Amino acid sequence: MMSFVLHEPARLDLCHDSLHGLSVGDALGAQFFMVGRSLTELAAGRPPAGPWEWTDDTHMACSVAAELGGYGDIGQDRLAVAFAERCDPYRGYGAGAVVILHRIRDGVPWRDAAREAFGGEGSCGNGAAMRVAPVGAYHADRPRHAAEQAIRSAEVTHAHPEGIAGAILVAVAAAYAGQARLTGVRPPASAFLDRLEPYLVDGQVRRGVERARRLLAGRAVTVEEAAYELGNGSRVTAQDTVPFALWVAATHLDDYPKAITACVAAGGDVDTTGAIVGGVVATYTGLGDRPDVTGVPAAWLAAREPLPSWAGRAADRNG
Ligand code: AR6
Ligand code: MG
Repeated sequence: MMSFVLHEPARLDLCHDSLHGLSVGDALGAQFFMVGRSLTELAAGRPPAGPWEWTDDTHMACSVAAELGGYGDIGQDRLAVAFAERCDPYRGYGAGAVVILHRIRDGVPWRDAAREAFGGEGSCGNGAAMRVAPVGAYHADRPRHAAEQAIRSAEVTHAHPEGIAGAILVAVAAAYAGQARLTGVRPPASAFLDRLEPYLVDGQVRRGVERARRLLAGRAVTVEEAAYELGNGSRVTAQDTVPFALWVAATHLDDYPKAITACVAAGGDVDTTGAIVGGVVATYTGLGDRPDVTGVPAAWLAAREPLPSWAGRAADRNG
């Protein structure tokens, strides 16, 4: 366990790497919704030519990062307004998310807009999980606080317990990835998922993560087999997305390009599995390479559409 406190520049550095990893995973993943994109070429180290436009995953994550860089903790009223004012359906926002955010922009309190979505069930979409990894990276020294802040960042749009459960686990996974980076010790895949245990709440996301842990305990499985067992996000829900994304992050923690390639190979909601996995894995790998660790390639960062300037300090530190 960690017993040190991170200073602000170190928090921002981890948050920065997470956000860039998230956005490259999102933007590259989104390329594979176009015809003529070749997985074989990507697996051979030849991704499609840029520019790769990022989608709502990155757009919302930039609002989260601006909140962290500006205030440290999540102000829910502020974040709701930021999400609502910036919402641009053209970026591929979820159908429910567009309704919630337009209602907030029209003056409905975020708590009501979120609670009334999907016939009063609230959203269990994967959107709270897709934007949250930088929260965990920023709070890498205190996973419990990361979990609380993940809940706050989720609640403004996702009132369904499964949507929130997915966000908690992704943030805590990013926090542990940051701890592993700082201590220089890469946890084995099973140990990485075991550390999420205290943060599991009853429900389908929990059962999915437990299946992922059992997969790691058995014979080695391919990414396609893992997606078959855990889902690949094609339902666009947290339940169908987060267990698989955590399995990919745990099994590919030291190799960012391989991790994103695994998301593409699995198909489904590739920009969002890419965003979740990219946000966690880049917290561990960073940008560029270190001995034994392959981070976000410089060419991939250059191919990704630039991040908006309002994303602030967490986006534009050292590039
Ligand atoms: N019951 C049934 N289906 C649901 C429910 C529910 N309670 N909640 C969500 N869904 P949404 P997000 C399904 O719209 O979470 C973009 O493509 C439903 O099909 O709240 O922000 C991003 O790239 C709904 O449309 O938005 C991400 O992939 C979908 O889940 C994703 O959308 C998404 O929930 C993020 O979506
Ligand atoms: Mg998207």
